[in-house]
Amino acid sequence: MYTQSFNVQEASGQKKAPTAASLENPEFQARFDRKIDADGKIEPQDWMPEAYRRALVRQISQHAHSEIVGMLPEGNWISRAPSLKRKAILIAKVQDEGGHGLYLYSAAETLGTSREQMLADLHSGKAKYSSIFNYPTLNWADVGVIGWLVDGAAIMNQIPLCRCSFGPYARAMIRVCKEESFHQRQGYEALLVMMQGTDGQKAMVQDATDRWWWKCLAMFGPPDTDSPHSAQAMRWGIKRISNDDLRQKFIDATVPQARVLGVTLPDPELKWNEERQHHDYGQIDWDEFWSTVNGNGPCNKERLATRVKAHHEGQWVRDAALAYARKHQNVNLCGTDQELRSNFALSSTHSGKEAA
Ligand code: BYC
Repeated sequence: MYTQSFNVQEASGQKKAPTAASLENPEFQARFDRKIDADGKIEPQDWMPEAYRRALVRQISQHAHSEIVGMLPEGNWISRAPSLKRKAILIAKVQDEGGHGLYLYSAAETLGTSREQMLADLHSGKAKYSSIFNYPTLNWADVGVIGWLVDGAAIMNQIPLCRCSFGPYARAMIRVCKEESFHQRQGYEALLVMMQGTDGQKAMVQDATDRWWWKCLAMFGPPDTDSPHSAQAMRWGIKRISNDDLRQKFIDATVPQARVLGVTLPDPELKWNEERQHHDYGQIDWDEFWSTVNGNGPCNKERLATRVKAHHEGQWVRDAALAYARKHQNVNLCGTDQELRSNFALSSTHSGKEAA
């Protein structure tokens, strides 16, 4: 299941850190540049510049954290889904997000960083995760709107990542995007049903759309002019399309969907521009975005506390799995706890539940 990121791991289960001598090497650098220029894939065993490795660890670990923190706002609604069918769909979706976190942590591990370190950075508040998960899910329509808009924005951002220059990340994203596509459709379908319901249900869908629209536009990151990582990430083939271009593609794709649904997108300046062949749109509140990214959004503290609690409560599962692995280590290649953890793909993505 997770083999796409383990294709080149050494017997120890962890890639060796580069030696000082290999860190800077004009010949290796030239080979790396040629591969990038030819649109080839960089694999974990290949030489790569340290800055490329660090950029990937930053982005992939942030992405993994977003997936597992993203389980929380929707996980909170599993016990309150309006029917058995919606409950089963939501459980599957939340479980998928946990799976995405696992593929992505595994991809980041091939770069020589440990899962324990990544989780410690998340839990201490050092590591970032997507701003979007720091807003509350107030009613059932929010669950549908998250599928439609949040997963819709995620797909728009993630499809180009299937062509990322780093092999394990690109391959992980193929499966992630297929699942995100199901997530987007189930959300849109749930909203279509509500829009055929009572006036109260229609008002719920409009209210949720009003609250999530601008936050989803901010998900794509700061404007290109204020995005410190974009230029280098595009040069390295990590990022293929800029933050602003992806945001524009998302808006253009979503406007007709809103029309079919029968909701109004909450932006009086949103209109088709014949000359640009794109929609013009209003100002995103970037102060609010940065305040949320820097830990002061409405749910930042709650999300992190829930995640840390779930991690502690899952300790017995990790202990039991390690004990099992130790018991069977004769049939495995490796011995230390770290190696056992890697080989048994032990993680701690148990979502926990927020208090309803
Ligand atoms: N939230 O130079 P920039 C999902 C940070 S999961 C928070 O443009 P970059 C889902 C950025 O990290 C969705 N922080 O950066 C899951 C950087 O800070 P640092 C997650 C943000 O990396 C469950 C600084 O701002 N998707 O959809 O070139 C259920 C400067 O930005 C955000 C991914 O992670 C943000 N929105 O571009 C449902 C996709 N935006 O690190 C759905 C992979 C920016 O310097 N990631 N920042 O401290 C990416 O594509 C890119 O990392 C980004 C940002 C487009 C997000």
